[in-house]
Order: sequence, then C-alpha cells, then structure tokens
Amino acid sequence: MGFLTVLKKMKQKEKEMRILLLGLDNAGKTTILKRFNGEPINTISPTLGFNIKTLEHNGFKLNMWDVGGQKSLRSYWRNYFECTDGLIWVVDSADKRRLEDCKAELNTLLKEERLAGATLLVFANKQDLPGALGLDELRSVLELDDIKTHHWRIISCSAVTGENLLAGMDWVVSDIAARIFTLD
Ligand SMILES: Nc1nc2c(ncn2[C@@H]2O[C@H](COP(=O)(O)OP(=O)(O)OP(=O)(O)O)[C@@H](O)[C@H]2O)c(=O)[nH]1
Ligand SMILES: [Mg+2]
Repeated sequence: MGFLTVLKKMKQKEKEMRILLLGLDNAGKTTILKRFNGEPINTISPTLGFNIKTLEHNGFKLNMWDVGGQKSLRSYWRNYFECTDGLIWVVDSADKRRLEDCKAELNTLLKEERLAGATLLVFANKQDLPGALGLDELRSVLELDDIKTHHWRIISCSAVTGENLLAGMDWVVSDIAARIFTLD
C-alpha cells in the first residue's frame, strides 16, 4: 500500500479536515466562523494572531483556522498552509476600493505549492450591505474563471444575517470529501 493510500485511510477513519480562512482584514472571517458556530458576533475585534475552532459538520470534524488579514500579518499566512484541505477566501463585497489588492493576494495563494491540492471557496461576504457587488461582478473582477488549478466556487453570503453560510460550508466539505476520502 502506498504512502498516500495510507494517509487517505487514516484521514478517512478520523474524517478530519483542515480548513483555512483567509482574506483581507475586515472581510468578515472571524464573524463568519463565530456566526456559523452559533456564537455572538457583536464583540469581535481584528484578529492579530489566529483563532482555531473545531466543529462537527455533516459527520466530519473540521479544524477551522482563522488568521488575521492585516497587511502586516499577511507574511505569516504561510505558516498555516501545511496540510490544508480547503481554503475559504473571504471577500468584503462592498469594499470596492480594495478589490485589486484582494485579487492579488488570492493569486499569490493560488501559486503556493502547499495549497495546490486545496478546494477553494470564495465567500462573497457582506451581501446585506447596500453597495455590495454581486456574484457576476466579483467573479469577473477577481478573474475567478481563470482559475484552472483548484476546484473552486463563489458563493454570496452574509455573516450578519447568516445567509448561505451553510450552503458554502456544505459545498467545501463535500468537495474535499470527494477528493480525499475516496479510495481507488
Ligand atoms: N454588514 C456586515 N458586516 C459584516 C459582515 N461580516 C462581518 N462584518 C463586519 O465587518 C467587520 C470585520 O469583521 P471581522 O470578522 O473582524 O473581519 P476579519 O476578516 O476577521 O478581519 P481581520 O481579523 O482583521 O483579518 C466587523 O465590524 C463585522 O461586524 C457581514 O456579512 N455584513
Ligand atoms: Mg478576524
């Protein structure tokens, strides 16, 4: 039995996934994580290090890593890449001014070898805000259709209303499950 097969079998037994939440500061990563976990979201401050939360979802154990996105902290992102099964890239859909920055940071991540196998969910967050860009516009500005290296999907959501958080998590978990828990 090959090493990869053994790894897959071990993972299958534990049904465990490692998911990394990244995105520019203020995108709503911590709010999404807390909202999804049923915690209050009114006292959240910018993340200076990281939060890790372990959740049960659809029979899987999800280790969710939420890392601070301020510019000065982005060089630390690489410390969290290893063994990542899924990347959730959170976008503030109303922050038009920083979309170029957002696209550049995402593209850098997609070139990262240690993230090569990861499923990518783009959460178009803050859809409850009046100025929020829609899915088609974000897809085009962020040039998502050019991504050929990863399984990806964009889903609009709001961490404040909770809209679509479940749909997004369901997709990312099922895509990962189909990749890593399927044995030949
Ligand atoms: N209206 C609205 N506000 C949101 C939403 N999600 C997050 N926010 C607000 O956006 C601000 C930033 O949210 P955080 O969750 O701290 O953002 P973050 O991505 O974790 O930021 P860093 O930790 O600095 O990387 C907070 O004031 C949140 O209340 C949303 O869906 N809608
Ligand atoms: Mg945060």
